[in-house]
Amino acid sequence: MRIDILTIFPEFFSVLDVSLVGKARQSGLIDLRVHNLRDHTHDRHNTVDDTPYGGGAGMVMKPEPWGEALDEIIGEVSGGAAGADAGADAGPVLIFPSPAGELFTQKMARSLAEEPNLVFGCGRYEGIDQRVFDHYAASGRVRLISLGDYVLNGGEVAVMAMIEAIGRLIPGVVGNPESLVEESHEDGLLEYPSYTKPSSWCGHDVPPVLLSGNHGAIAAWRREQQLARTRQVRPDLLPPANSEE
Ligand code: JQB
Repeated sequence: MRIDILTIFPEFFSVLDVSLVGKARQSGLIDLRVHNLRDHTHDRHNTVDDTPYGGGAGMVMKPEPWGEALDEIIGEVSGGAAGADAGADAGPVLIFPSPAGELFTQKMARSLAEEPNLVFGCGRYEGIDQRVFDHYAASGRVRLISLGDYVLNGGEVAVMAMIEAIGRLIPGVVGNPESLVEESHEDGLLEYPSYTKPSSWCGHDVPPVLLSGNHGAIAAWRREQQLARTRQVRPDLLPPANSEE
């Protein structure tokens, strides 16, 4: 998978050199390129923002640097096929983190993990001029996505979270694919509690069932724990019929 990131803070993304995503980049499973939006400005001060039409607090990101940078990236990854004239190649998915976007979910991560090309646009200030979204929406592949219902200062941290969630679903990135299915949210429930050695620590014992060797009993206990936890902290994840149990 090729991933392009557009940002005024390219140094943020040095963390993507380490851990699972870093290994996936080294092994060639992920081709990740970070671009500085300011490289697409043409004034002495490399201006990327301006005051909002209609007034109000803060600054808004100007459309021209975005247009120039996105056209260049889209041209590179798909030979230009991202506009209304896209042929067999539908072009990259253009993802803009935004507090006004649809909520990022595991389901979304799964479908984005199947794309050959993702482009992430990181806004700052009060966000990006709306016409940038409208212009590229012609490709039908623009997504405004929110990490959650809280306010960040820009898209960078959200993009890192999304890339981690998407990256680990790319075949070969996570060593043991079985570890993908057992985790929270893949089955719609929170995960069960995990324990390792020693079997007793600071007066806290590992639940005896886990030492029993009875795989049926262990599976049943884990499922009970998942349901109890989900009922207690995330009842919204349970189907309505089960939520009152
Ligand atoms: C600028 C962002 C998020 C991108 C995600 C999430 O856009 C704004 N509007 C009002 C106040 C502050 C901002 C700052 N801002 C670009 C930008 C915030 C994403 C963002 C996000 N994804 N919260 N905030 N879950």
